[in-house]
Amino acid sequence: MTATRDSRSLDGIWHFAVDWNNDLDPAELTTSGLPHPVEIAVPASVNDQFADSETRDHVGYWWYQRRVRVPKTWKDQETALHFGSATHHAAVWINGKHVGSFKGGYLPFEFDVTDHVTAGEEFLLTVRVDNRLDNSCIPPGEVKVLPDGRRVQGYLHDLYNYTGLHRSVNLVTRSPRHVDDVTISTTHDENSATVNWRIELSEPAVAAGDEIRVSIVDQHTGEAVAEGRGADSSVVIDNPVVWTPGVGGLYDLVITVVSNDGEVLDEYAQHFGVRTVEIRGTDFLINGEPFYFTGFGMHEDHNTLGKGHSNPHMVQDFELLNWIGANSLRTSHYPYSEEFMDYCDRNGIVVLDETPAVGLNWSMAGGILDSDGGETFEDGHVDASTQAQHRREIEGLISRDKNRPAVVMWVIANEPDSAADRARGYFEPLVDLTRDCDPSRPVGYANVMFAPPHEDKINDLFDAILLNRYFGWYLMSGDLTTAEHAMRAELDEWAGNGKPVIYTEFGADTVAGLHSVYDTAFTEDFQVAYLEMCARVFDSSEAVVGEQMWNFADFQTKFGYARVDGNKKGAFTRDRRPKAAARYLQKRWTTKPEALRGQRNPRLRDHT
Ligand code: GCB
Repeated sequence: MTATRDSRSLDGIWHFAVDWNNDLDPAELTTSGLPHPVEIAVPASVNDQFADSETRDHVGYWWYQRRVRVPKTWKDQETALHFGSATHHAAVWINGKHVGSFKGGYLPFEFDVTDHVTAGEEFLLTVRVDNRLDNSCIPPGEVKVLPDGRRVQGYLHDLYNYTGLHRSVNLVTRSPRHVDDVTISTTHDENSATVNWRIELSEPAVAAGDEIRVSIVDQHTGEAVAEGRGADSSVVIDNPVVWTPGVGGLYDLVITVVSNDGEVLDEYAQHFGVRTVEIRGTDFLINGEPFYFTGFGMHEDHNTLGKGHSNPHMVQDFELLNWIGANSLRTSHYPYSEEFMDYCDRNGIVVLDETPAVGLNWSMAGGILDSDGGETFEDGHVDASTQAQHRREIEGLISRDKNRPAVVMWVIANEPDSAADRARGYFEPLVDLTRDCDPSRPVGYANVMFAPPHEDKINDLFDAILLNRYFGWYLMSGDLTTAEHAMRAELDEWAGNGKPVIYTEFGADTVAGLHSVYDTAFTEDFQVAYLEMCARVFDSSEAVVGEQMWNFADFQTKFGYARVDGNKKGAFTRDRRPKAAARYLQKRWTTKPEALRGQRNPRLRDHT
């Protein structure tokens, strides 16, 4: 909301109905109401809100509906409906008129609904969410029909397929002559920073020749530190506040759109930070300083909420990250809410920003996964239609997060089948696309343990080596001595290629409260011994510039015989109680800075 923009939250209780056969007629439902609706909370996943497994496991359409009153002051304005996300696809109607559809479960989208609504009046809003995944989706999946006719959703990733309206829905208003987009980049030396911007206006603003004024405001002092004009321009700031890990430090680029006769039509503020990211040899440099990543691969995952965004839960997670000494995280395995990313920008939390490309791997058959065999990169599995959606996910993620100083790398996939011959043909254009969309940040992918250096076909395309490793858990299970040798030997090979290595996953399932005097798998004692083993390996190589344990907290997964009510590799339980591992990591990350190069959270320094 600004002086010229307004927003009305549509979060709350909506009507809801399951489309059991996926054949309900939109023409009827979107004008006269849902058949036998029940109530549902937005935002949250559908799945855990209901007590019957038929609803929880439904594969197909879910219908959401509510009435919305447009404020009577919203006259002669453009009105749009904005969704933080709808997992995995959505179609939207207003009073029976289809106003738009969106494919992909973790990015925001909005539709201009000006022609369908009237200031002061009510309208009937209907959203049909589709939770099905096929090979034209990211992540890919396959809907299987069982002999008794039931549909089940197959997919090759671990996290449970939570679906629904996970993030806030808003009705927003603005002038038809407004800012559509802005891209900000900065360079700096000790005494000054140059801030470059490229602003796109809406068509009516371009047609009217509206003028653009820009002012740069220091968020901390609230003072304007530079002024400029034009759609594509730059200004210099003296003695800039540099965005720093553990600290933050933001400016607002405030854009004002002014008509020829001086009327202010639109005002929009986009925050940004002055900072640099660079990879030099095996160093990952932020503002020219070597940075060592501590932290976790995370999930948006809570009891009842599923993947629904909740501010109190988010704040608690960040407080725990701060407590434990985490200076970074990976948004495994999909883009997180904008509220989450804003928090990282404000508080100096360094982010590896990941697309939802998880489970592009048919070669990990059996075990926890669900592959029916065959090649990964073949028609019907990961093919041209998967790649087309993968492109859209990369473009959408960068378009959403391009101005965020917290984001220091794009991670375009998690554990794809990078040992397959055809992996290169699939990934090369996607890496090029990522670099075209954003030449300023490094690009990575999380490498699976079944694609070691001599088998992986794509790592030379990327800037850093991100390793997901489970020596001592999935391999050499329970034997930490053999595991340590194997992990070191593999690391030596990776380190030989001269790029920084970040361990983006390592972990062991652990039942909170289970102890043993022996290093027995699943006990808290084993998890600590496992982490100590990994730490010895990390500390043995200069090439290792980060450790992000898997996972921050226990989380829900699909059914599998290796999962008892979910994945238990958390340092915290699902309700955020620390396991012994959390105490261990806190000690490592907060009291042994000499072992960990780079910057840490100054708040932690005060505590210790
Ligand atoms: C992985 C995956 C992650 C799983 C994890 C596990 O390699 O990237 O999504 O949850 O292993 O615990 O199996």
